[in-house]
Amino acid sequence: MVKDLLRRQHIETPSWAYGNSGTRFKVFAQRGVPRDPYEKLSDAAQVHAFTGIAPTVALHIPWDRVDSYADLARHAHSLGVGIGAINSNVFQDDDYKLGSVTHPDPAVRRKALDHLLECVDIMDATGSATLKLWFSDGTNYPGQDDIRERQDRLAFALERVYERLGEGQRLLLEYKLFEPAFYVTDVPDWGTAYAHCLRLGDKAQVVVDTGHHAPGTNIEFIVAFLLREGKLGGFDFNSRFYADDDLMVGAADPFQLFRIMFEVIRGGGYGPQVAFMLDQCHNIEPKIPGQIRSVMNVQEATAKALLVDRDALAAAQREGDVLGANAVLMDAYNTDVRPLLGELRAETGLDPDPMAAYARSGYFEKIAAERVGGAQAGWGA
Ligand code: LRH
Ligand code: MN
Ligand code: MN
Repeated sequence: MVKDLLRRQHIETPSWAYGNSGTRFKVFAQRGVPRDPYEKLSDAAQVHAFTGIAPTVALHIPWDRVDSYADLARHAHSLGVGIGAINSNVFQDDDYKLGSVTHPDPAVRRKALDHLLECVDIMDATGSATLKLWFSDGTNYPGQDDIRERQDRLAFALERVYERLGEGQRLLLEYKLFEPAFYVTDVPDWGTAYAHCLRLGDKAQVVVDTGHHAPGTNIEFIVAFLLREGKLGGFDFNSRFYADDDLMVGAADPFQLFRIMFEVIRGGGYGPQVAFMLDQCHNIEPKIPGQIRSVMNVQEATAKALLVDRDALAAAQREGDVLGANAVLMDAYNTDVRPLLGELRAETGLDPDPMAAYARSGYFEKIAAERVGGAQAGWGA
């Protein structure tokens, strides 16, 4: 039963995780890094080949701009993967200094909206069902712009994008507490994202990036609440120690990841309706193994969450048995699920140890020899 559910898991890797990345202080170039979106897909296909549960890849536009998106999608399929969410980018253009869809100048707002609509065209061409929107919009100084009017401008743009969505397509709105704006951020929290999505309709949902909260925020509560309202669209998984660190998911706080996965399962969100996506950068560690490790971390947290004895938990909760209920949860968390996952992989023809199997495969040596001058992911430039 637990194995059947694990077999159905699907974790999406981001194209930008395979490119060079860094902080605003330095981008460290690595060997064998992809030179174009086609090569990023080849690397993502390796992650899927060794884990068996990463069959789609998110694109970021314009970082992944190509002449023909239909051709890129065909290339993906030929490698055994598909195109996942299309991520818009209205944060890396001089015009967006004061915002994109909330900019005071209508010409800039129009440009930003046109980009978002172009992303829906790309969904049509690639067969992607998900548009992921994150806005860097906000202000740095009190009085700089009208907070309320910016919300009106945001709502206007979201409505236009929503109207453009086709059958089977949806938009996910991502929030983030701060950065790059330091005073007001126009979509700073789940409540703001939720309110906009509620007005838009069923095809609009909130995406929770686990790195986008204030320290101490109870993310599993947000997950439980959004699921209850039918408004949890997915995750951008990563780890944070300080701010939006984009480290490997499950590295900083595997217990938090377990608690989140438990609420997903408890709330009926373990299925295709909630997208499990990674949003990470591997600045100092190798990228493909970094993604494999991340996928495995999510899988381990999921396995532990699936092992929670829900009947025993409910009984302890009904009886007000505080310690008993806590123990049920901790028993599952403290289970070593690695043997179970090794077995599961072996049953599906995979190597039980994806990290070692990838290291032995010779793929890294091949790309390191073939690819010279890998492209920057576009992030942290
Ligand atoms: C913003 C964000 C968003 C972007 C990505 C590169 O911090 O999380 O999802 O698209 O980083
Ligand atoms: Mn994100
Ligand atoms: Mn982020």
